[in-house]
Amino acid sequence: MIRFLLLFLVAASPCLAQRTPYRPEFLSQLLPKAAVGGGGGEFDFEETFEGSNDNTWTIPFGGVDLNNTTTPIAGAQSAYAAPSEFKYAWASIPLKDQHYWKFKFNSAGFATGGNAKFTLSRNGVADDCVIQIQSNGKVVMRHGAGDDEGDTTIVTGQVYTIWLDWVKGTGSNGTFQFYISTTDTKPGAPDGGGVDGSGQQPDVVTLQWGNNDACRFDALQSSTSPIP
Ligand SMILES: [Ca+2]
Ligand SMILES: [Ca+2]
Repeated sequence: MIRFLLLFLVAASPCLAQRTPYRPEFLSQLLPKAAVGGGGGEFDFEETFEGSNDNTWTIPFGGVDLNNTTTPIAGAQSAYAAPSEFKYAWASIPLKDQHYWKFKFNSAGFATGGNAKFTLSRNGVADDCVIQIQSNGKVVMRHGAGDDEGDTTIVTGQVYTIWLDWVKGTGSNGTFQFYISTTDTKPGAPDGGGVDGSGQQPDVVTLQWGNNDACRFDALQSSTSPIP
């Protein structure tokens, strides 16, 4: 159908025919974005860290490697920082009332005080949705004033898939649940969660490496619909 429409437009318009070099952009606007398998909707943020064309990440202190090829989690590259000091990287994300995220994580070893974090926040206002992987191996979520510790104990060397489901409330609140698996299949029940929150729509995603932990992040996906 799309091919027929293009052929008709090109044949009918000399101007369009002269703009053939621009057809890829025109086509890319017509074709649907990658669908979220089984969940409906589409990804509005995706980061595989493959190659050098990563999303625009701000790295205030340096030291975060978005092209790390040592034991990558998925594909050939993951995001990594050496286990020497606190580091983080952040990127802008779309404003919306529902944030469904999925990402992969592993740790080559935690040390005392090592806390890796995956955070959705309203920049300069509130760290609304925080997944913190603590040095005791427990995963803790923070949602505004609320928090909850998950049941799963993270062990070093294992790749985990973590899902984060956030829905804005009607005021300074919302719901936030997280799921953890060693496979790519979302568990039927969350590992932890709660209400509270700030009611702020996040506009920043942050990956953080705590002191003395060696961890990797990869395969970040975000949608307005639940991601299986
Ligand atoms: Ca990758
Ligand atoms: Ca990369």
